[in-house]
Formats: sequence, C-alpha cells, structure tokens
Amino acid sequence: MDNIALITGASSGFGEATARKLVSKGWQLVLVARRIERLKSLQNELGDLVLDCIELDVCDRDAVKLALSPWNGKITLLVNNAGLAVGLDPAWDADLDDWDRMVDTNIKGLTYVTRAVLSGMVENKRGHVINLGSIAGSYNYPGGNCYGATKAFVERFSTNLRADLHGSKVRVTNIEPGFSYTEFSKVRFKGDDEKAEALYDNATPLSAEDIAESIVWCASLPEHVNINRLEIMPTCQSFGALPISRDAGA
Ligand code: NDP
Ligand code: 8X3
Repeated sequence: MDNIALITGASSGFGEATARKLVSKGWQLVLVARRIERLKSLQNELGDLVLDCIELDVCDRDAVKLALSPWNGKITLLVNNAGLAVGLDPAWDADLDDWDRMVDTNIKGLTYVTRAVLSGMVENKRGHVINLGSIAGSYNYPGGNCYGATKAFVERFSTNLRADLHGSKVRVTNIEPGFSYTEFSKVRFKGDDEKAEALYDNATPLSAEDIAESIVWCASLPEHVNINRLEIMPTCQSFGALPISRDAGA
C-alpha cells in the first residue's frame, strides 16, 4: 500500500511545510484548504506526488464527508492541521463569533475530517492520525480562553482515539507547538499585520519547517512506535509565575 498523506490547512504555515517535507521523502499527498489557488500553486511546485487538491471548509460537515469519503481506505497518514486562533480579548469582552469559529474549526472540523477517513485506516489495520494541538491546550495565559480550550479538546480527543484504536495498529499523535512563525498571528489579530509582526521582534520563534520536521519524524518511526504527545517550544519561550492579585492597601 502506498504512503498517502491527507493534510488539512496545506495552504500555509505548518501544513504547507509538511507537504514539502513529505514529498521530499516520496510521500503522495492530498491537500485540503479553502484557498484553492494556493494549493494549486503548491501542486505545481511539488508535481505528480500531489494527487489531489481539495477546496474545502472543514467546518462544513456534509462537504467534508462528500469530498473525503472517496479517499477513505487510501489515506495512510492524516495531518489534522487546519485551525486558528481568533482574538486575544479577555473572556468578558470576546466576540462570540470568534469563539464559534474556533470551536467550529479546531474542534468540530477536526472531528469531521477524522471521522471521514478513520474507518478505512481501521479496516486496513494501517494508518496514523497526527493532530495539531498546542501548548495552549496545557498552559493558561490571558486571552487564551476559548483557543486554549479547543486545543485541550484536541489533546484529549487524541488520547481517547488511541483508546478506541487499541489493537487496530492505527497510531495517533498530538503535536503541541509553542510560539511559531506562520500566518497564525495575522489571523489571530484579524489582518493587523503590524501587531502580528511585533510579536516576533528580537525573538527566534519555531519555524513552520521545525514543526514539519517533527511531524515527518513521528510519521517515519517504525509502526510499533507511537508518540502520544510531542510538546515543542522555541528556546526563547519558557514559563511564567502564577500571579497573585493583592488587595489595595493590604
Ligand atoms: P496558518 O494560519 O499559517 O495556517 C492555518 C491553515 O489552516 C491554513 O492553511 C488555512 O487554510 C487552514 N484553515 C483554517 N481554517 C480552515 C477551514 N475552516 N477549513 C480548511 N482549512 C482551514 O497557521 P499555522 O500553520 O500556524 O497553524 C496550523 C495549526 O497549528 C493550527 O491548528 C494552529 O492552531 C496550530 N498551532 C499554531 C501555532 C503557531 O504559533 N503558529 C502553535 C501551536 C499550534 P485556508 O485559510 O486556505 O482555508
Ligand atoms: C499557538 C501557541 O501560545 O500562541 O497555539 O497559543 S500560543
């Protein structure tokens, strides 16, 4: 059986870099995103190993089923990468539409895509689901509210999938990156590129290629090895103190 990877969110960042790296190792690819023109230009660059480019909003349950069911039974690696953070406002000020988008994409979209191709992996007794979680799923920070909660879901969904998949030989890995340079912050700050770029001033974040390398490493290990979770930060990022608020005048 050929190595065929389905990558969601392949039009940018980690997904695009993973597509490049997998092709360099001889993998065949099915690429998914909403921005089809970007997928097509990646296909032009990468050549025949890209079997298909699918214009798809992972939040659209029926469209996911329709577009991906022809691939069920053929996919050996699913990189569930499509996702986003929108906004960094405190919970009481947050826009509920932003929260809906994060829940719809990071939680519901990821489950729809998984469901569309998982039964084929189980039937073939071969496959690997690599989910993109985040350090935000494990550690709290102001404004991380709903985004972090969606990534906590991804972590728990990943390990629960492992429980369901016991004995099936299908692997599941949750990759949990920290501070990284992609279009992620442009999306989070809703196109305020200056604000997004300022985050990276005088710092060395992880690159999309760093994360792609980790994804490809997990996928390339012998089939009896399952990396459950892989938490990765740039060296410039670490942990802060847990703050105590003090009463005035005390
Ligand atoms: P980018 O913004 O560069 O890429 C996000 C990708 O997701 C794009 O290809 C976008 O494609 C796709 N996407 C978003 N919404 C949808 C949708 N509804 N349907 C289909 N595709 C969609 O960000 P990253 O590469 O950084 O993010 C990839 C993943 O990594 C996300 O899940 C993110 O939460 C996670 N992550 C990112 C970190 C970071 O600091 N960069 C750190 C930790 C985790 P299009 O717009 O064309 O549909
Ligand atoms: C993205 C990492 O720390 O900006 O998932 O939330 S963080």
